[in-house]
Amino acid sequence: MTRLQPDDICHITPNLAGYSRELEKKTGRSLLGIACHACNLDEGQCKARMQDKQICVVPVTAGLGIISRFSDTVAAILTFLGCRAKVADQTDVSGVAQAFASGYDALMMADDHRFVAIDLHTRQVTDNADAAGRGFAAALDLMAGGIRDRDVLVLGCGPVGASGAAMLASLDARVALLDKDRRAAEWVKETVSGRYRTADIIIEEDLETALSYHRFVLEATPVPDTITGTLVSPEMRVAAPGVPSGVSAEAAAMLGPHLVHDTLEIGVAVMAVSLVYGPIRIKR
Ligand code: 2YC
Repeated sequence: MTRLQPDDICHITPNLAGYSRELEKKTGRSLLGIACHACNLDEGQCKARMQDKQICVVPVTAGLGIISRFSDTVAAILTFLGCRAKVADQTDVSGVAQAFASGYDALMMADDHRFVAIDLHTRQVTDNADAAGRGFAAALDLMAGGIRDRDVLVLGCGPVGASGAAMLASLDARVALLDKDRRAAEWVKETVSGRYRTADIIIEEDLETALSYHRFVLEATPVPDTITGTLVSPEMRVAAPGVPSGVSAEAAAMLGPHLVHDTLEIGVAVMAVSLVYGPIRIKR
């Protein structure tokens, strides 16, 4: 799992309203709206329920330790969405104990392996990788004006790409997978085909070839410059949850409003919505 750097997130808190407006221009929905779309939920109801949710963000010193501003940024995103969020006064076990003892509804915390939201009433655990995959797939669905029966290429078959592929299959997209490790693609194909009545999932072998005939792309690799300017076409729509972004600066400039990428916001928003409503419900 790629570890965020302070520079990846320091711009987020002061720009949340602007980013949400940018998402509305690109997808027709706000940050909260995309998260509700990912969870198949009504935005108005969600907004009302968010205000009752008290969420404690607990910094974790294990492993490589604290990422400066990580917990503050997560709390800022939650507050922007309408939750009552606070960073625990203490880290680790003491912070978890404070979340329980102070009557919080949920806690969110991350070590070097997982970033999770835990509902302290239901014990439901939502993982950021799963949430980000669904949230960016939802953004791609919105950018496409409905991804049903459209060909979509998922680059990267790790936890985020797998979750995105599952979401896209649940939206009846025609999913193609590509990973440098074909076994990862085969595993995702088997898992997704087993869960959804979906068109045959294709495993692509060559990136340039695959990009030459896919308009809609979910870029979920942790590899910078996977998509370069020479591989971009004007009709392309790209949702890129991968950190660092797999879309080169040149390709991002060419894609302009047809690219959705961030390092925390959409994933955290889907985690928050799933806390409000329980497990993310698949459309079918
Ligand atoms: O500040 C803290 O509490 C740190 N323990 C946080 C470590 C987060 C490590 N994970 C990442 O940097 C990201 C996640 C946000 C999603 C994938 N990698």
